[in-house]
Amino acid sequence: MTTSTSQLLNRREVVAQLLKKRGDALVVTSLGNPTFDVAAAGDTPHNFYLWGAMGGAVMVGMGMALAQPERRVVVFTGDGEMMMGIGSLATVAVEKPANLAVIVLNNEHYAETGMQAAHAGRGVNLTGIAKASGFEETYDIRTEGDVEDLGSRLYSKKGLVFAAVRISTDPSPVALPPRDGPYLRSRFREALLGASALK
Ligand SMILES: Cc1ncc(C[n+]2csc(CCOP(=O)(O)OP(=O)(O)O)c2C)c(N)n1
Ligand SMILES: [Mg+2]
Repeated sequence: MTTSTSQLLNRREVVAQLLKKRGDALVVTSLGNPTFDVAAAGDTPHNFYLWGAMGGAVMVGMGMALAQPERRVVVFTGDGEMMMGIGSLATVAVEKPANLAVIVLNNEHYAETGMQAAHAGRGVNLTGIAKASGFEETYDIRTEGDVEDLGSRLYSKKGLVFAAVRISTDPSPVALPPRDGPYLRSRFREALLGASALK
């Protein structure tokens, strides 16, 4: 894994590492960069990309986790998107789906819209909010070793997990998965539930 000049982790490498052992896990992505990161690691029908709905990724992931309790569900979101849906952490912490993991790719900016400074770089501690909401297993990730450990932990046992991974603002090449919402929904449902789910 390479690091940027600032020694912060590279988002593409982090996401690829966290998906290495995913098996049949279901993955939800927030709009923009987290969607591109997951697509770059390999497009599959088990990925559910949100192209909009800013603030909704964790809630979509929770619904999925409750509907599919035998599968690990991993939400990849950005710090800005997480902040917009911050109340969802409280709802998840109350419900405690033991198969849900929330991974925040924290570059402390709204990169997608022009790199405006975001709350996470201005004193707001997302992991602290998750902890105070009732998440019992939280991680602040800053090193390659921590990413590797998390990549194993996610799939080796159940448990509600929150992790904020500090990443650099280095740009990544564009990686665009399909953008058609109804197509993505049908593809996901068919892969999970079979063709009869589309009727
Ligand atoms: C409701 C709403 N407000 C604002 C936007 C514009 N917008 C799209 S992506 C984005 C930034 C997301 O930042 P973050 O989640 O931190 O991801 P990053 O690009 O930094 O990885 C914003 C503000 C939007 N799409 N929807
Ligand atoms: Mg961000």
